[in-house]
Amino acid sequence: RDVERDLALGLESGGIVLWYQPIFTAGGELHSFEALLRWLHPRHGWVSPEQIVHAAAATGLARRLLSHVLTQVCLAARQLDAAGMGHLPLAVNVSPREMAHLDVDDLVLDTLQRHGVPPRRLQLEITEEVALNAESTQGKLARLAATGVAISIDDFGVGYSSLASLRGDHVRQVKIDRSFISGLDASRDNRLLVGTILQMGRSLGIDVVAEGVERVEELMALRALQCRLMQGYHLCRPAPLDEIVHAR
Ligand code: G
Ligand code: G
Ligand code: MN
Ligand code: NA
Repeated sequence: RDVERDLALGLESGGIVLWYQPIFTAGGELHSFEALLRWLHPRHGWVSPEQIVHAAAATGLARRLLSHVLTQVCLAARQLDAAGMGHLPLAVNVSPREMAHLDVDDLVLDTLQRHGVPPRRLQLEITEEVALNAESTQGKLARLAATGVAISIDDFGVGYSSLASLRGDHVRQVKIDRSFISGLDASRDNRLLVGTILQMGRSLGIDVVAEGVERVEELMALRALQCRLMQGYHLCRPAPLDEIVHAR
């Protein structure tokens, strides 16, 4: 396929980039950024991150793609430093396959060191499935967590074993899956579930982010539940870092 064939070129030519979506505090302050892959293919238009990750795996470029993502994020961290936002962490999504097959720990720690970015500036977003995975994955996560990289459970609540993924002390943050946030104001069940996850976070000392906030009514419902951290189109859409930094 064209996408697979053009992947290496996209990585080299700068066509495959990262956009950033902020996470905000309830008071509207910037808290952190999530990095999201974007590729505008000259003939096929936008290629989704899932397609990019899949194409990389199919063509033996998985490690190069992750390396590219981590490098771009380190450069973004330095750009934030220069803009007076040097305290804000950046989050990278790591797929189950990347986590299982790649030396994610070495790659992360080497890239951070090469760019002089302290590990506490970086968060890894993994899914519950990954958090529960094989011993080799556990070892990688433990090593990263020990150096200060924050582990965040993405899409929390829809995996097959939400609570077990929080056992142990690796996990610093959970992001409540957007299916719980959508229509929060109109669903008592979702309000009860989100409230329970927030309470659980407070008990365990884990940050809880509500993702996929698309409407002001959802934002108000989250505030009423004392939710502290939020992300979503209603607050800010993903965009190139320049645009976000200049808008502030
Ligand atoms: O940005 P968007 O909503 O299109 O992302 C779709 C999916 O792709 C999400 O599940 C997101 O976590 C994932 N994704 C985005 N960027 C990356 C990346 O750099 N690496 C991996 N592995 N997944 C990513
Ligand atoms: O799986 P993950 O949570 O990493 O997915 C992140 C994806 O969600 C990104 O591709 C981003 O573009 C998308 N996203 C961010 N905010 C919203 C939102 O408010 N609504 C929807 N539907 N998607 C969102
Ligand atoms: Mn994510
Ligand atoms: Na998510």
